Amino acid sequence: MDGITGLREKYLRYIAAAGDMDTLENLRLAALGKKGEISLKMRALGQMSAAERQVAGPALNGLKSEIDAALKARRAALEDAILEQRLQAEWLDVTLPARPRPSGTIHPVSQVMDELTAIFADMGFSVAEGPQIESDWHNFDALNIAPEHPARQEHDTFFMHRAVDDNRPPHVLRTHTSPVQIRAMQSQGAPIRVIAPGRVYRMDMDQTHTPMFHQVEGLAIDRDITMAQLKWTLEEFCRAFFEVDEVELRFRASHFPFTEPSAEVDIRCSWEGGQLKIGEGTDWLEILGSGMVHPHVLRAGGIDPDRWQGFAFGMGIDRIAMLKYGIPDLRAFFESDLRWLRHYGFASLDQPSLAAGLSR
Ligand code: 2NM
Repeated sequence: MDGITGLREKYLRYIAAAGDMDTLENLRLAALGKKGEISLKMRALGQMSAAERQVAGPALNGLKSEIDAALKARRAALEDAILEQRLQAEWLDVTLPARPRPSGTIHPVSQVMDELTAIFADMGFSVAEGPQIESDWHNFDALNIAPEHPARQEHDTFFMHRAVDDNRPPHVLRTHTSPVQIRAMQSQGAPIRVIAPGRVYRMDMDQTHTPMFHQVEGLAIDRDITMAQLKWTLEEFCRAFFEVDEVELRFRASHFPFTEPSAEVDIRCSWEGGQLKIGEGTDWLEILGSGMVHPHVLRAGGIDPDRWQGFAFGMGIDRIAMLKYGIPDLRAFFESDLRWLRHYGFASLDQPSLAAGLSR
């Protein structure tokens, strides 16, 4: 049929030469759009005789399919070329260092808490937690601290405010983490081995005291626990924590309401040129309090003192952090001074583990 061959050649040539999507789209409209050349020819089929139509119809349909296929193939080829061009032009160096962004540091108190948790966990102690606002029963009575005991007086303890008609039992900001041990005894029973690290509060503020500080207490109850095991446990802890081969501890008889007998524990050290060395020398440094848990305390924890016994100890985390990392001023711990935190803080990936630096 007239013109079909010409149209085919023309469009196939143009399509093959089309260099971009716009050109290709214009070609599609010119050929197959509403007023496109091929579309108009197909519309003209209606005016033909049946005989003419029988020849022209299939020829035009064939042309339409052929042009359509050529357009699609060219479009795919152009898309490939565009992608190839982007792949050549756009690239990313994944080995470049990441953009710097502000990163915080681990506070020495948190670092030391993680360290001592790892050490005691290695000895079979798990971590117990409890509320920082405690009933005065958990904080005092259960620990064999009598109502007239000086530690209970207003000038040491922060009491929670109560309205005159409030009949709830008095509550305090815990003055030690011992109430956590009471709760642990009540919920887990004996035998038990736990440490309780955390914040404690006392109304005290000077060079060496802050109204909030950190404490860790330990508790081990079994059928036949003795002070010998207390001494070994504390020695092992000190060797691992201070990262020295040998330590020497000295037990001095003392008194706490919650333990009997009680001992304050000193560690052998030297101070030379303002530099503290643990484990050698002629000086002694008091680092913790300890003793055998008082029968009244065991009973308050729901444990029968005729069948079970054990040791407990407590120490200041802020203080041992200062000793280990040579931090001179306690009050700076809680001032949130970014320069101080950057200086004394630890990288977040500097995770304490018994394999990394805490070895014996
Ligand atoms: C200390 C000294 C001695 C202690 C006692 C208990 C409890 F709850 F188990 F009875 N926990 N910690 C304790 C004993 C704490 O701190 C200087």
